[in-house]
Amino acid sequence: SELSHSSSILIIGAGTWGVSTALHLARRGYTNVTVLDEYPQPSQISAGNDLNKISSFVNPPDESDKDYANQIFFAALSKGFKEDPIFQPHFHEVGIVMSALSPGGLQQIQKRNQEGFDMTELNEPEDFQKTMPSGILTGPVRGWKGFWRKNGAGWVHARNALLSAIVESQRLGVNFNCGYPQGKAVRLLHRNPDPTNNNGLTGDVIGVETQDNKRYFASRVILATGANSDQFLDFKKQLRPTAWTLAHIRMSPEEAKSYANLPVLFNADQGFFMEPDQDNHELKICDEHPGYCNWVIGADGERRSVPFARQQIPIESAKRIRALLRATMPQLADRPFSFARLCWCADTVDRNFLIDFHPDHPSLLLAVGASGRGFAHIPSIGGFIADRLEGRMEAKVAAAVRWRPEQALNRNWDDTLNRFGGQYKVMNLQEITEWTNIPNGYTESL
Ligand code: FAD
Ligand code: FSA
Repeated sequence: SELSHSSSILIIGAGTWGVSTALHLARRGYTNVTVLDEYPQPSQISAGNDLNKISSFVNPPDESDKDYANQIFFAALSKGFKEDPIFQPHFHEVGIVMSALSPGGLQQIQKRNQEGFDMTELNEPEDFQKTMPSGILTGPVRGWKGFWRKNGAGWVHARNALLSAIVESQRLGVNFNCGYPQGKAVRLLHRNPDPTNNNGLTGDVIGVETQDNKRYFASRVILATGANSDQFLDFKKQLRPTAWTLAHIRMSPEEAKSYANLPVLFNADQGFFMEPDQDNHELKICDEHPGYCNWVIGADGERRSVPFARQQIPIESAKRIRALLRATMPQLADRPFSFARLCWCADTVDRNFLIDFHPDHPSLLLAVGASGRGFAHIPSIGGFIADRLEGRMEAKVAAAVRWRPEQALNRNWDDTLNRFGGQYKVMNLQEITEWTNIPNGYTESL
């Protein structure tokens, strides 16, 4: 049916992209938007439900830019964090120290569009130490090279930005149906399914069934379930659910103050951290690596990475986090972790997003494949998803984010996708036997 502002639109997943989409649709005047999520808001498994995320600005690209589509996305998020009152308060323009140890890591950090920003090269340990007040980077910072970008970059209070978008969407009339079992989508509903073809998963998508056996019908369905998306349909290997690891250290209020306003520190081989949040005085640290998959062999003999939620991390990852602290802030290296978790996202083959209608289900719009860099886009990605819904996404952008199974035909599941650190390979959670044992850490029953 033709799309109008009163069309029923169902968004599955109230994570980073689902919420951004809900907000943009509501702002455009859509009056019948419903969002489902299996967890109460903000979802504890959303990759965006996090203390902080890195974001940096770029200027609008020229038509001839080789990476035009991505630069368009980045230019839009830059505008959003500068101008949109829903997001602007959550962005902290503290700058970023980008660094690496390995030749590959160094090459990777140089690739970003940095024109027009205040940049300083960093070569010696003292150069790095001077990017923060004395007493913070007391570690050796040995062998690091990189640069300090003082403006147009920083961090977002991710959970607060997500909540801000949820509250504003609700104010504009979006209906959120979240929590278990009523918000958990279990399968897509099809019009005139043909039981002799593709297990009956044929015909257009007309809605979704939830865990409590209710059926939601809608004229358009937008799938925004992040790393869990490939349980709903065959993505033809276009998505690889992959997990990264994070831990928190709780500081005293005074300590948190003395670590305030630090630039983000990112090392492509070792990991990264940002200043502690000033409400709960928690410092988040990530070790950098090509990711963990949870490989299981399907009935077809193919490998599949199946996400599961766990608020613990492998001991080897905890050790890497402590190694990063010893290199940078050894005074914190032996503190207990107050929290840790696996954080799942889904990588496409080329790490471009996947925002397109499904070729066999014309009312199903896919908004997936955030590829481990989708949070920064929270102010703006929903606008692009809404453009696609309305059939007016710019052609060059639509081409980059199209349904593209041909790209995944011979997919190398072990591709590190220009990531470094850890064991310099994609790791397998099936092989992990030792996990942290942080009190009260939630583990999904498997
Ligand atoms: P999510 O935000 O994960 O949302 C998916 C939602 O779907 C969840 O709310 C979930 O509850 C819901 N859901 C799942 N299954 C169902 C179901 N069956 N029914 C109903 N609901 C369901 N990006 C950056 O830009 N900058 C960074 O610094 C950065 N750091 C990161 C650090 C880590 C450790 C990780 C893991 C990722 C990081 N990212 C970063 C990537 C970014 O977080 C993700 O790309 C982005 O949040 C993905 O958004 P999404 O909406 O696709 O998925
Ligand atoms: O600058 C960035 O976009 C950092 S994204 C942070 C991160 O943890 C990656 O370092 C990691 O490789 C993965 O993509 C998840 O997100």
